Amino acid sequence: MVLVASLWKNGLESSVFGLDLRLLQKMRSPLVMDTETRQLVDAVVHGGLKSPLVRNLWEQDWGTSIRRPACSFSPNNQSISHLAALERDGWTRIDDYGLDMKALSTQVSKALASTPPSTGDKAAPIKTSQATLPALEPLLRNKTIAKLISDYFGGPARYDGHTILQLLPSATAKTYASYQWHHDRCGRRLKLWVYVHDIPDLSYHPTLVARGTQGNLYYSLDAGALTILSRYAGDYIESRHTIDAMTGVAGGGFIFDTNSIHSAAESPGSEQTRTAIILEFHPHHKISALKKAGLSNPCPSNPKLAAQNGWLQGIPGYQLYPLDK
Ligand SMILES: O=C(O)CCC(=O)C(=O)O
Repeated sequence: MVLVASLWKNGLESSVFGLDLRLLQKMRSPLVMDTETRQLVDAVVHGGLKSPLVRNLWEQDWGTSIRRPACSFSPNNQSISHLAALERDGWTRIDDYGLDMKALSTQVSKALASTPPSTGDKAAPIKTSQATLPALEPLLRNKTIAKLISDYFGGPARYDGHTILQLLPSATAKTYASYQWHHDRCGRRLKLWVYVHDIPDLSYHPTLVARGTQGNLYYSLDAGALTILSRYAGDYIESRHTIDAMTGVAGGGFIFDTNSIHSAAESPGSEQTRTAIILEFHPHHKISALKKAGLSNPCPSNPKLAAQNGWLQGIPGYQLYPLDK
């Protein structure tokens, strides 16, 4: 209790999901070396620092590089920057990535036309494709977006590829696990979504984010085979958190930290299909540390594909996203 009281005084926050050490990090530096904080993580996070996964994410996500000023002033809430929104809420909406959407949606349609639904059965919930999309390339050369991503990580980012994801109306919480509230078990990492068509409301199954949950060091981070512990009851999340729906327009989308508690709007009865392109970015050093420890978390989301293609250090060829060490 003395330990917790001492850390609380310095900004420790906790919830039923995990420890939020962001404020504490402003007060105690470097946090990863702080004896009291380490004792607390050992005591309450599943596996504690003895778990290679927790230790790696602890070192990567709570290192000194992402410390920021304890408070900042913004003259008007409307003009909050994308970086401030990501830090505060765990996500930010982008209205227009500046892409040639006619070309991009033609390429996406072509890729999906030659892709069978993923499970090969008629009621399959999704179609995915990693087909090359030349019209997406300008996004990977967009300096403003790259700076936002590396500023959020507090250092260089690696690019881990894109997936076209088409979510079909037949999907349910049983067949599409992402309809359940969860975190991705990867700690801090970003997914950037590009919408191929407008997503005006919940009937289009937008991603939902429990606002401000991205800072958690989850108790369930390393639950071994019990990955189910990273999934949460909808009623609980929805009654205690502000939920943001990632609605948007074609050519825009959003960027979010998959350490947030998130899901997608199931909207039973809706006949809408949702089609989007998802690009994935990790901070440098994280994945190599996880792989060295022999961990097979979904970071990147499709580790098998990455290994098959030799993308162990990220995808080569993008100056703004240098290869990982
Ligand atoms: O389909 C969705 O909107 C949820 C996606 C998701 O869980 C993820 O991107 O990690």
